[in-house]
Amino acid sequence: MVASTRDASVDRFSLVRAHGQHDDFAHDVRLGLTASPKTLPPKYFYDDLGSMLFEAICRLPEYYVSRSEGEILGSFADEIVQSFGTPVRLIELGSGTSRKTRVLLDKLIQRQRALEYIPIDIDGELLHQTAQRLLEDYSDLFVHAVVADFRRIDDVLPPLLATGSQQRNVVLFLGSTIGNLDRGDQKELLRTVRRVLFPGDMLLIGADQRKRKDILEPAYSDALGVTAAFNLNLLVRMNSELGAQFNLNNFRHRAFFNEEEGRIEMHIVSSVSQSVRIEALDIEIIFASGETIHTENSYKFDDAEIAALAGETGFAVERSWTDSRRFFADVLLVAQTAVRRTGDSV
Ligand code: SAH
Ligand code: AVI
Repeated sequence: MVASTRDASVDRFSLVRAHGQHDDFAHDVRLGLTASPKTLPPKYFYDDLGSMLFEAICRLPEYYVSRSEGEILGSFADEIVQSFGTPVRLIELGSGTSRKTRVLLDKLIQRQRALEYIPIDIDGELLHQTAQRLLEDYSDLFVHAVVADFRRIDDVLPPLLATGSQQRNVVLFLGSTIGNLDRGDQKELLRTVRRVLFPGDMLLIGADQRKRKDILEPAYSDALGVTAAFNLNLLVRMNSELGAQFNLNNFRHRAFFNEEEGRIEMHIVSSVSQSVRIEALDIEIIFASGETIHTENSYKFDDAEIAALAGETGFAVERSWTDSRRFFADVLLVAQTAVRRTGDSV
């Protein structure tokens, strides 16, 4: 079920909001902060301030992730677009500002003239602004923006993909955002993506590579403290949206590489023993000194892991590209006719 708005001034634009996906914050905060250990889902980082802080993170000297993927897209855009075949419709999960995507839009529009682009993001305001900028900059672009949790695209995407069956659908999932899902959820998401696609459609997935701890950890604990602000903004958000009384001076940011799990973990650490009231939920949350809220995982990958993930979810690896330091990979997957899973197909 979707609600739809059109911008009357530009008929190359539509924006749909998936219903029933906006009221989750209070529910997820109650669930996460009454659990042991305490957790919060990372999708709640991205309110107005959080999305701005993420943009600032991408400019930090320590955060090599965006720069490395930018290098790949900049160097290999021609090859990547050639590998898509032609013509295509572009869908992007967690599109944010679509900044890195622009190089692909340039090449695709050069090649096929008009292009349909379906950016999907949880931050509706950012999505709207980004779409307006893209429409101003690209006169041959048609943008159908979708405000939704990308794990629940089953109900919003199929109607948008039903038309224009001449086009190959290409889904972009850049920035290693796949790494913010736990392993089971990574599989589930790729299976969902596979279900809405047709055989031969493609998925270009950005995967941050496993690397030395002394490169990984500073990327998530930068000297300026921008990532700390990004993390602690969850407390600010609970204060303003749920009437919580978190005193930010009593909490600090912590990020470390968990070798065994192959992931960066981000936590909010309570520096003292304290109790915090959340008015809208009518609860008090008790924190021991040193207790943490686990706010994000950022899994790091190697080629074999991505190939296995693809094989288990109905895709096969077509090609992959890496940057000069081999820090990051963009891997092109092709939707197969059947999902290799005991006894069922897509
Ligand atoms: N693709 C961009 C942005 C990555 S940041 C890049 O590579 O730089 C992650 C983006 O995904 C943010 O814009 C955030 O709002 C969005 N996002 C995070 N979790 C999401 C979810 N569950 N559903 C939809 N969008 C999500
Ligand atoms: C969006 N995502 C891939 C980022 C990452 O690197 O895991 C989010 C982020 N968290 C802290 N810094 C950046």
